Parts: sequence; C-alpha cells; structure tokens
Amino acid sequence: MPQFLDIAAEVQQALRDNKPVVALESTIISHGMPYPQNVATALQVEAEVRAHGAVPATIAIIDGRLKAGLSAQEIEALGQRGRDAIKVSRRDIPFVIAAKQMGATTVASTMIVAAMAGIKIFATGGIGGVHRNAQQSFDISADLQELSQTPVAVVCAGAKSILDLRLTLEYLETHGVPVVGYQSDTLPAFFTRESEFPVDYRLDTPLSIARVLHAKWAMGLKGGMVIANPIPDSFAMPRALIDGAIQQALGEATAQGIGGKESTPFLLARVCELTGGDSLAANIQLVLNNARLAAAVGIELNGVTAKEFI
Ligand code: PSU
Ligand code: MN
Repeated sequence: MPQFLDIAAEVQQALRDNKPVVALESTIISHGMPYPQNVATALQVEAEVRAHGAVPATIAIIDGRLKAGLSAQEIEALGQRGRDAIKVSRRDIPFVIAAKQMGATTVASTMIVAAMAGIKIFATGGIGGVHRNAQQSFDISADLQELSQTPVAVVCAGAKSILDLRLTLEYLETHGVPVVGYQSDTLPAFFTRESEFPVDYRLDTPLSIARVLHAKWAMGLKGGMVIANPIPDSFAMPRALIDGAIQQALGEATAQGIGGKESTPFLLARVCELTGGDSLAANIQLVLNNARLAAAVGIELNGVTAKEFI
C-alpha cells in the first residue's frame, strides 16, 4: 500500500475480492452543500452504493493521511467544517500532507487517490470545467487536466452552467477525454437533463460503458472518462429559474472580485441560497442517481475485465 494512503478495511477487502468499489469525493461535502444536509447526503450516498452491490470509498485527507474510505465521524467533521475546510486539488495535496491537516478532495484529487488505491469508478454531482469568461480569467478547473491523465471514470450529472459548457467540451476534446451521455444525446446541465451541446458518444447500458472503459485501459490509453448521467426527470428544475440564479451569482462574484479556488464554492453556495431548498433537493437526488449508475458500471467492469483476461 502506498506510503501516504490508508485504505479502509472494507475497501481493502472489496479490492482483494475483486468486488466493485465506488470512490466518492469530499469537497461536495464541505464546499458543495450546507451543513447538516451535506453529512446526511454523504452517508445516504454511501448507503445507496452499498444497496446497489458496490462498496463506497469516500476520499479525503485526515490529519495528513490520504484516506480511501472514511468513518461516519470523519464525514461529520468534514461536513461541520464546511467551507473552512481546505479545498484540495492536485497542487495542494503535498502541502496538506506535510502540515498534517484535514482536506476535502475535489474531483481531481479524488481521482488521484482513487487511482492510488486501485479504484476505477467515481461518483459525484458535477465536475469543474472552463468558467464563463475564461478567455479573460484563465479559470479552468484542474479537474479537466486530471481526466486526461488519471484512469478513473467519473459519473456526474454534467456540469453546472456556472461554467461555459461549450468550452468545457472543447477543452476535454483537446485533451482526449471522452464524454459519454448515459441514455442522453446532450451534455446534461446538472439541474436540467439537457443542454444544447451534443456529447461525443451516447451509451445506454452500464455494460456498454464497461466495455469501453475496459478497451481503453486494457490497451494502455491513459486518462479517465466523463459519464454524464441526467438528473431524474421528476427532480429536474425549470431552466429559467436556474439560469436566473446563476446569472445573479455570476454578477455578484464579479462585483466582489471572487477568483481562483474560491470561485466555484462561492457560485455553488449562492445558487443554492438563491434557489432555496429546491436546488438542494435536486442536487441530492442527482448524486444518488450517479451513485447507482457508478455501482452498476463497477459491477459490469469487473465482469468484463474478468472475462476478457481469461
Ligand atoms: N461542481 C458542483 N459541485 C461541486 C463541485 C463542482 O456542481 O461540489 C466541486 C467539485 O469538488 C469539483 C470542484 O471538483 O468543485 C471544482 O473546483 P474548481 O473549479 O476550483 O477546480
Ligand atoms: Mn478555478
């Protein structure tokens, strides 16, 4: 086991027994949702992964140790600390380790730790991306670069339109990251099932996704994949309402000079406040939906891998 990483006993056992494991991130807990719903959701997502036949591994940094698999107490501590927790992307990892601090991992750093642990599938809400006006700000999430180099498939509900979805897709294309629409022809926009931007490939079953992942990795192509899973219809939100809140949040961010790693957490929190409980309920449901698909893909991937190597 790598020197800096602790893998929870349940996760170790699952990896040894070749049972599917689904990685879960922790910035969504600390920075993506308010307390205490963040903690309740994190525990519910773990339960959903288990109920669908896989083992959850929530990833974070605790007292300077990389963790694949957290205790309920550790999840509670991260949730309580909220936006005061250190948001850790790739560049931040060694500093938080050296200072023996607690850190919440983004999509990028969760992928890194998942890959170290040998976990192939990761479920979250939304990935980071190219921000609107990135032509001026250069604000492009490190999540996108990570997807081009680390072999973990990320199941998400697309990306929030706080981002420029068109430029996000262009950037992913440049870096060779495939974007799959699960039963969808377009990139879902997180709170809504569709956007005007077509995905590269539409796949309709977990098995078809697993076959592509196996082919990619078995031939040694590096990097991950975005599996975009639209929010369930009954929880999707009216587009005008969400667009209005996003416009207002973006305006406030510009007025207040918010930038760098603060940008995404600020926008997430403002959109959540401006749309009240509805957007939080939608957010929770889409994460659960992604946990179910990730578990199903994990199960199929183990099956495909076993068959093709025999
Ligand atoms: N988008 C969401 N919810 C989130 C995030 C993004 O809808 O919780 C979090 C994820 O952890 C993601 C991070 O990896 O924000 C991206 O931050 P940045 O743009 O600073 O890379
Ligand atoms: Mn950024």
